[in-house]
Amino acid sequence: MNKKSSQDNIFASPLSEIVDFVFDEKVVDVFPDMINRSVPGYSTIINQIGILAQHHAKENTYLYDLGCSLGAASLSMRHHLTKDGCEIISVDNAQAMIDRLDKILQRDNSKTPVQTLCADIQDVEINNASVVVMNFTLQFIPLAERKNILAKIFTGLNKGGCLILSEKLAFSDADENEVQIELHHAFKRSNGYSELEIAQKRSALENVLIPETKETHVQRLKETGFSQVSPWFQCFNFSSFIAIK
Ligand code: GEK
Repeated sequence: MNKKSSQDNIFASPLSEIVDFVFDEKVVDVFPDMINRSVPGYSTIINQIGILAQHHAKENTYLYDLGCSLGAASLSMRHHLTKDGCEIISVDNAQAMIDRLDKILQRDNSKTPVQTLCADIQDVEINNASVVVMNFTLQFIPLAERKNILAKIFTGLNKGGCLILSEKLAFSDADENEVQIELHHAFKRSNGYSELEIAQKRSALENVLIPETKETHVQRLKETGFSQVSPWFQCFNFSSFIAIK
């Protein structure tokens, strides 16, 4: 049985200084609670990633989960896969995440092998891929590097393979942006976060998580060469796209 994740209280008390958010041991301890209470539709997206992967995976190919954290998307794919000869490669540059994921995987005995890698996405080779997942990871990559990473993923995908890209969104219309942010905060409040927690977390993420608009994502994916780009999920300012090579 997986250890029940602890409740996220990281920003519950007033902090004298808000430093940039990092994925350290403290975050790892509360991560499942944090992401479920912070990202509208997270569990739906995770489940559908399994279904999308099952549909798009081809025999004897790799499936990549880039910025895997505790491997929720990797495990969803692993539990849905029916094709032979597939292997999942789960990558994160936070050692604390990978160490915990290794423990989680020891307790999961599904047949598809999972290889974990503590590395920066920019240094990882993508080869013979039928599915690549970036579930809320590209948003943490510096803006100037996003295009190159997508190009590398495109090159490593086999024809017909897919990229599943989930992101927090910004909106070009300032009023719409405000409304969507307010709805997201209402979602967090309804999940028990206080105004202080919401405000302090927002400050900690300000320089670290840079959202872009849906139009920017779609255009860049098309420019990268993906022949079909479809937003398949949206709840408030959180969205997921599937892009087919
Ligand atoms: C999930 N996908 O549960 N290279 C590798 N990993 C990175 C990099 C990088 N350059 N930058 C950030 N990360 C997961 C959730 S969380 C999203 C993804 C969130 C990693 C970082 O260490 C963290 O584990 C993850 O990307 C982002 O489906 O917390 O909002």
